Amino acid sequence: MAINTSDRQVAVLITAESKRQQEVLEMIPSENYTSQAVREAVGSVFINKYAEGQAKKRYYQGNSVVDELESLCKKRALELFQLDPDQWGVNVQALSGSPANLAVIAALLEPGERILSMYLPDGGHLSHGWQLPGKKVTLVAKIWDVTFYHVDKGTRVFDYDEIQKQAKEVKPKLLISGGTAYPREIDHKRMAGIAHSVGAYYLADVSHEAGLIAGGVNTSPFPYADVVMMTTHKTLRGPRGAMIFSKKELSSAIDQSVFPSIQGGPHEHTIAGIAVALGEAKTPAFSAYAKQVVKNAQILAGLFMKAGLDVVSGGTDKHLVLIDLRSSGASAWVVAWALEYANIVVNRNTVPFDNGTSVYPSGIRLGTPAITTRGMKEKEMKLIGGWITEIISSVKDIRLPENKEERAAFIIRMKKELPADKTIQRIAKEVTELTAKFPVPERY
Ligand code: DSN
Repeated sequence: MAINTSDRQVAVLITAESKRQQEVLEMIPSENYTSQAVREAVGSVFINKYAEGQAKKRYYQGNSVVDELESLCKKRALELFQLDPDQWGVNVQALSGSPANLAVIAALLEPGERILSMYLPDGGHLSHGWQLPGKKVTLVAKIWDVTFYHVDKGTRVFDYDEIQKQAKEVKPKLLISGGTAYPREIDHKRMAGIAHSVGAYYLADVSHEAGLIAGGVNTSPFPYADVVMMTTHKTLRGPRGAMIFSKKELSSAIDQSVFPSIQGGPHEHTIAGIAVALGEAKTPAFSAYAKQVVKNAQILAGLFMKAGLDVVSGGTDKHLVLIDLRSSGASAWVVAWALEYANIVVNRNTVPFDNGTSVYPSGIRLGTPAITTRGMKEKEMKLIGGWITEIISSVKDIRLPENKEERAAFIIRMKKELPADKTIQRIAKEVTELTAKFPVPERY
């Protein structure tokens, strides 16, 4: 029975979310729109099957078709990144990026061994072992001994000589790069050199850049890294999932770390969706898409800088732009909500040397993967950049109170006042006029 008949409550919510995704400008850099084919695969009968183990080595009966599917997905993954199957293995079963990183770390390191990874406010990721002084926030930090490297104070990009020095002192067993809010390309050759000079493995987490690497617009880490982890739902435009590529000698340990060490049965319906997305990513149209994603982000970064905003690192090489709002006087919380009421969805984010918190940080992070999937280009970026700078300027004098009680009252007031603001209302209308001209694509 169709959901419209069997469960009206959920059906109504699906329709509402679909309308929201159509009407707004989705500019969270880790989000994208999957194709109809990907969604059909994820909603397919593969959802019904248990398939613990690897192809042809399953613990359950009835897996002959699943074996074909998973083998096809792995073949497509290796082909997309032009990897020799005699030298590289790939695991497509990890449920998403954080469990995938946990599986890699658990496969390569004994408990208590050292990790050197990117500091979260400098663009890193929680799953690389985030901890605060006196608080081991993540399981990785509880099990392993984690130290962070930082961006340079002046340039807010990595100084690889400093990372080399730190690696010599820390002597990690694993060096990790990659994250969520670093707008510049990582020098994978240099990072691998640093790792190998101290006897460490190099894990490149390219979750954000996967589609840009597949499309040939960002540098591939494969010639240098020992392990490459990527999620499949960001620039790669697949369903929510992950792939772990590893040098052949590490692959069996990583497979066993994913299952049975960390997970149970893999989500074969997701693997079906990943396989479809990998097929789509191999096309010339996808390479053109990846190029446009970066071009669009660079146009936006240029417009923001021209408007006097502090774009971290002075631009971007990728799909994302990070704005440090402190010099503008605006509060990231207020800006993020004002933009949402104007139908522009970004996220507030910590920035290098932030003196705020993760809930009330000093920056906003925005990206172009989803709006580029809708076909938006230079002309639309000019409009969008103009709207964003106008909103920032119009709310820059609204101060977020320091005091906790005052802040609670302020939030209630803002959620009434911002939607009623005339500038925000006008831009919200202009945004929906634009998005109506760029429907969310059903097929690419
Ligand atoms: N939450 C993702 C992001 O937004 O970058 C990373 O896990």
